[in-house]
Amino acid sequence: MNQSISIIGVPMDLGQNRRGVDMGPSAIRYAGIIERLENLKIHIADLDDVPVSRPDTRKEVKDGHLLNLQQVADSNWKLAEMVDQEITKNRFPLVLGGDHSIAIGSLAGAAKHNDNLGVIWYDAHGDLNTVDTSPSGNIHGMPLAVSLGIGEEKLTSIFGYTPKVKPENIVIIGARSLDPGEKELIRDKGITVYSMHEIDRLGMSQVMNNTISYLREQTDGVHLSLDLDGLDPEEAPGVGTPVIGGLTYRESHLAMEMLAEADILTSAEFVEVNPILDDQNKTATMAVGLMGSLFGEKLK
Ligand code: 6HN
Ligand code: MN
Ligand code: MN
Ligand code: MN
Repeated sequence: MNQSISIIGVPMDLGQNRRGVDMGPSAIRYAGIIERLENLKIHIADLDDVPVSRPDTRKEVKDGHLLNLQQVADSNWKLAEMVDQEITKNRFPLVLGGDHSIAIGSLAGAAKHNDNLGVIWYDAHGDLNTVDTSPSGNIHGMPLAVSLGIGEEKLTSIFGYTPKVKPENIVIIGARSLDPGEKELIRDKGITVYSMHEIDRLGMSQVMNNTISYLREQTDGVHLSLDLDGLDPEEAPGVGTPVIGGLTYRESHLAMEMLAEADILTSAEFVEVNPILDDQNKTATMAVGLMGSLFGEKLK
């Protein structure tokens, strides 16, 4: 793993309609991410947060069916530039959200550097909706479809190229809430999904072994997009769209350790931490624990 990490906060809450997720980067910093990684002798640069423009009022601004489209697009363009710059300087971008719409910018910046960027989408959801299939109009339910080049042009064209990723380079882990249009897209494109069903059957260890060996063969870099709602809401309550029956902290911890050992990641993001909905910053603290393991913390 690259021993120089650049932390980029994105205080974004415009991709969904619950307030508070914009404080996610602060909550994760408060939970000690910098110290935690510095203890691993990793060089950390904590960059300024990406500016997130505000709608004129806190009333919902819908562009057709899409909530806050222009603001989400603008911030993601800026994020893409920052991620691109850090990778160019040979630093590992670690992006802190913010709602999951920011994966549009992270992937736009990262995929510029790889013909075959792999994506691990660790999430209760597929985030594969389009303007036509979305039940909510919330862009945080769309970033993976957007990165495949599917959906609203203002989003797919971010950073001047599309698509960012290929369907065969994606692995979704932890899914348990997929909308009908998302299921159809998964079938049509042949996207690999380890839903809770497969995780229960195979165990996380087998799921990660499969994922790692597949992506190692198939791709030339891997972005981890970890949505804290992939974890069970009993353990990680500070998320805006909780779904029961999720991954445990222990399973997630193992997944991070296996990724650290495999050394396949080239960028990562941790999203959807909402301190207002949280219990004593538990979810941000969990995110920090997972990042510690991801970057090589060991028990022995
Ligand atoms: N997330 N599938 C639902 C929607 O509105 O499209 C929920 C999306 C949740 C998105 O958690 O990142
Ligand atoms: Mn806010
Ligand atoms: Mn998500
Ligand atoms: Mn989710």
